[in-house]
Amino acid sequence: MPATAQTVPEANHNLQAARQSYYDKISAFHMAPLWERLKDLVPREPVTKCIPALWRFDEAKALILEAGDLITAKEAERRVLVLENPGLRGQSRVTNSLFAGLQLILPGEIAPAHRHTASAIRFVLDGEGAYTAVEGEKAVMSPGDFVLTPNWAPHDHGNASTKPMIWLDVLDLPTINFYEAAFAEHFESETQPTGRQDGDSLHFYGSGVLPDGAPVQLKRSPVINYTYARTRPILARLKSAGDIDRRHGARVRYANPVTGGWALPTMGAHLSLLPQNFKGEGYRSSDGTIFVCAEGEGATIIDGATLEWRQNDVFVVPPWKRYTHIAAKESVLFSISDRPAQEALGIWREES
Ligand code: GTQ
Repeated sequence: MPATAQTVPEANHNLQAARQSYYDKISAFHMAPLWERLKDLVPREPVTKCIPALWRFDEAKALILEAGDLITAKEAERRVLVLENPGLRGQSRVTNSLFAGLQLILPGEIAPAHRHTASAIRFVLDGEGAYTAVEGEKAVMSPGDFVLTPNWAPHDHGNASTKPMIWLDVLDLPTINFYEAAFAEHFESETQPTGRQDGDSLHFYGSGVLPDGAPVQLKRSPVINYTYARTRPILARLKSAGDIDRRHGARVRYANPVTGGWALPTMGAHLSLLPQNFKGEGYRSSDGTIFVCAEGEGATIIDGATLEWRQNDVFVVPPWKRYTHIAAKESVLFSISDRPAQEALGIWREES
């Protein structure tokens, strides 16, 4: 019968109904039609619920200091305000793959020793002289320090100074939990024995010599604290040498000094200097990125929306969103993302 204006919608309707009853039938066998899901499962370009967001440090500091009156570090185990991406509320994620939080440790407090499968980094924002002990090395911290807690490394935090300390924590918890491969354990003693001196790991592994016989195939950097005091002047030298990327400014990558690889297998970090009046070129990459303004002030334009940042503000650029940094004053940005994990899988992409 030739198709007419009446028969086509009816035939179509019958077919839709037949398909739906078929879907219902196979559903009872725990099966589903791929063809109804293909566009969502295999998008042409990255799709993300993560949205650009910024946390102002002055607001965040007041809020976390309030938590200091409500709960001790010991009771909380870790006194942290989770930074939740507004597009991912309730999931303890700042991007789809990473957790971020602001941790407060008050004078005299100890956050007891534990270890877990997830790797962590600290980027110090405020205070002076609190410490993180990692694998027997007590790293006394200052603002701008980038401190590693590689996976399964025992770590405890303490504050023997007279001022509160606040740092940004970034952990690969959502990634590890995606694999449902997470373990954790606590120690009898609140603090771990520290047989090493502060800075030993940097001197041992980051100086062009190595302790004789040290392994050279590590998946993670053996350095615990990449201090700002040591890294910041390198940015000034890069700038003086004219080594300024048109998108990222004068930028260093936190490397495993033994292999040249990333500091951690799941998270990679950079520190960049944006010279005064920097107007970056547009850039996007498949790794959603967390930024911290370590110095100065400026703005990042993400897909047309502007996030203005000042010292210690934290902000997020979602995966594959084009962004541009601008800085009226000379500024320093710390950044961290899941790029090493994507590179290991061979899926990381960038575009200028
Ligand atoms: O300092 O060990 O922000 O275990 C979240 C989980 C910090 C830590 C966090 C943790 C830690």
